[in-house]
Amino acid sequence: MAKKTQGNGRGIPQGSGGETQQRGGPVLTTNHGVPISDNQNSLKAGQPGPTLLEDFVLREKIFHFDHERIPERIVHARGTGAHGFFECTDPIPELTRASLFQKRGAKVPVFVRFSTVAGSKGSKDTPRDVRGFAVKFYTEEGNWDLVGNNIPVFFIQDAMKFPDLIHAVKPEADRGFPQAASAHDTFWDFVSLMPESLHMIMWAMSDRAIPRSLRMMEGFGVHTFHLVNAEGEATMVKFHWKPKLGMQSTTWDEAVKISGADPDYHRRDLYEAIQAGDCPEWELGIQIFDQDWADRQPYDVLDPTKLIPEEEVPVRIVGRLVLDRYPDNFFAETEQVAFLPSNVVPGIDFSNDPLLQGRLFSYLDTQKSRLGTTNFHQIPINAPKCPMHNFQRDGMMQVQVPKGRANYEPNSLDEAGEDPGPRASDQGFVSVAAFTEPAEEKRRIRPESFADHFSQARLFFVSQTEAEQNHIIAAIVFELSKVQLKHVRKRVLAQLRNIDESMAQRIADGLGAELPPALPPAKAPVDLPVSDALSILKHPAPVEGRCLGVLVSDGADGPVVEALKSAASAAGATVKIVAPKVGGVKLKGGELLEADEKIDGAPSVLFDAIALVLSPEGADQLAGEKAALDFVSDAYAHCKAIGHTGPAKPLLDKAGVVQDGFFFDLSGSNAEALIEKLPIRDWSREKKVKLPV
Ligand code: HDE
Repeated sequence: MAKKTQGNGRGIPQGSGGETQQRGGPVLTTNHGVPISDNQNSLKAGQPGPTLLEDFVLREKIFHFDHERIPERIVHARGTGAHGFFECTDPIPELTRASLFQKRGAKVPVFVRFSTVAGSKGSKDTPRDVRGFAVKFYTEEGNWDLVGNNIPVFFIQDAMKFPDLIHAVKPEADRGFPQAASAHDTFWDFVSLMPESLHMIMWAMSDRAIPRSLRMMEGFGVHTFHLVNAEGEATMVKFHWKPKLGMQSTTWDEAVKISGADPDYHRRDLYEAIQAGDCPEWELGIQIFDQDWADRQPYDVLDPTKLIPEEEVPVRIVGRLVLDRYPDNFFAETEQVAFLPSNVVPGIDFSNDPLLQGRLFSYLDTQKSRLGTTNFHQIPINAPKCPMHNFQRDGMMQVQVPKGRANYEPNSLDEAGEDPGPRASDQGFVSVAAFTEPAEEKRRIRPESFADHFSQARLFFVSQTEAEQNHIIAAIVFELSKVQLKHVRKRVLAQLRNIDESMAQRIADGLGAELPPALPPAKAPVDLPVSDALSILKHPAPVEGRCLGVLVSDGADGPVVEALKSAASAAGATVKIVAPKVGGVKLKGGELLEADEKIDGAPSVLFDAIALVLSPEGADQLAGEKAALDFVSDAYAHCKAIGHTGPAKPLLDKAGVVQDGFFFDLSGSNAEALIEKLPIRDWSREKKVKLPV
């Protein structure tokens, strides 16, 4: 017969390590509220004994753990989110009755999730990819989800092609790789066969697809939607998010290196900014137009592969979005949030864009497979913050307890003095009357007005600066160099000729290939007026939000570091101290300067510019440290400003850099000058460190 024991056989009393008992605070319980006495040891028959099936504490814990993962999103699996608010800064009641746009200064809570598209949940933050920009507005009249991207157009024109597009870009079916990358055969095979994708390809191959920070990218609703006012009058609208910090991207080489140095680069940046009170902010803009205007354009406003140049229809700013709170729990909030383009509120409506129409089905449908129940709207992050009543009852994981007999409508239970439940309202959502003639017959068609696949792709290319064009060309050369099927490379080149002959020729040269004859376009492209709004570099970005990496050594000059810190903080930028040891360095004056990072954990790709504040001995030592040499030579190759004190010379020399106008001698009073350069790169350096493509 088993003896009653007080120990676990190793002399450790049962319950030791049961931290709740030692530290106070709430008592640890099972999911059913039973207090737990020992959270370290399972229940055994004797010493060491088999574990008993009877141990409901162990079984419940393992059972729950076994089921902690849910299916990741089929696309946009990797993401990060934040809470915040939307504030109306310019009311537009003449355009929409949507409650959030009625009063200047009125605020509604929001939850935003940013994502990459192709990679799995555990992939990196900085692949070349589109970024999702999904916003849930919890308005007084229900949730409005603006589920957009950081690129204003999409790869395909019809929802019918979405599964094919995603299958082509995801890891290849037989081998299960590559992860989070479009540089492979199946993706470019699809692209080469679907010329409608080429406009978005230009964006995806541009620096837009390798943003420096989620805080430094634009967002777009992509589709044309409708705004509807209280009189029922509708206007067409495109939505835009403009980042307060301006736009900034990494270089491709940086993006590749960041994914090794810090795969969580973007989410860490978002988290750190919010924790530091530097709340990320965007303006919400609208482009407003009507059917008459739309009819006069050379493209169809319902074609999601087309944008409306901002020079044609200016973006009117109507509000601002501020993210001021990081989620308390990643799973409960960021993972369980369910965005639905079908979530519109009175005053906002869809259009006949065939891609949007398909999305209206897909998002609701996918939540059932991801979150397991049609009651996913009851999860706190998804629940509306306004009253919600209807007769949809029961279902898996119903957590509400509806009262009364009425679960159908119409009913007359009120005549018997019972609660009859909710009724439809004449203030409720009303759909916009169709703008187009009803089709005479059911057909599987692609409108002829969607046939021009190249004019806007060309517009995008010619609107870029020289450096940006070089980056696009280099990106396509890189991607096609990873494509092994030669006929696919050839067909892509044949399509690219329809966008820009000189671009196609340079890409062919970069591949070491002959330029094949152009494939005949469905509709001949035309030249459109250059749109500066499409370029990143044509827009100066503020210093705010950028980060300087300062490499220090023992014996470094403290006042120089102080000058950098105060210049950065005056400009709204931050400084991170990088040292040979994370404990920090002893400055020339003998005081300790703590480090944020150790040199080999903080390569210069993590910073917008660098400074080297070194003693002569420190510089000599670091000249023998590969990580320090890379710190300098990478910053140089990535065209970043470099500040240094005189003694840093041996390190600069050994790193092989040639000082130019982007070097700042910090022995003088150059701290401000260096800080001003944080958002700027000297692109002319690229020619010194790279062969031309
Ligand atoms: Fe999505 N998309 N999508 N998409 N999408 C999803 O919904 C889909 C499209 C976008 O942070 C899925 O809840 C179809 C365009 C974002 O949770 C899924 C089509 C745009 C997110 C889905 C599109 C987007 C998604 C996967 C073509 C920009 C992440 C998980 C008809 C305007 C939302 C989920 C988040 C997510 C389907 C095209 C943006 C499968 C069928 C165009 C930002 O339902």
